Amino acid sequence: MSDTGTRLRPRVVPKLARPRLHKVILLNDDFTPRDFVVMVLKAEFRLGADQARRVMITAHQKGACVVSVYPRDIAETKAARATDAGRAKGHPLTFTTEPEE
Ligand code: TYC
Repeated sequence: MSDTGTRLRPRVVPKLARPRLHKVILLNDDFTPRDFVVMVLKAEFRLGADQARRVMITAHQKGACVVSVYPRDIAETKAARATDAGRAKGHPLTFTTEPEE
């Protein structure tokens, strides 16, 4: 049989790294009212009342608390919106993001 020049070779399919999720982190401060923090957690992150209060208390006692994890653009958008909601009412409430390990 003649050589057709179509030698079969295993197809190389590069493994794509799964994009890392990013944590949204709530930071404590001395001024934002507790009920306002809970309200923002419920509205922006869709936490239930009990979970929102637990997250708020953890941040209050430990200095920070992970709220949730999302793809990077969603985490950054939610953190900015939640921080802005506090600024709009004159509160220093701050949410940050960082990649998961
Ligand atoms: N520490 C605030 C207070 O005592 C309440 C608070 C809790 C603020 C958690 C921010 O992420 C926070 N009024």
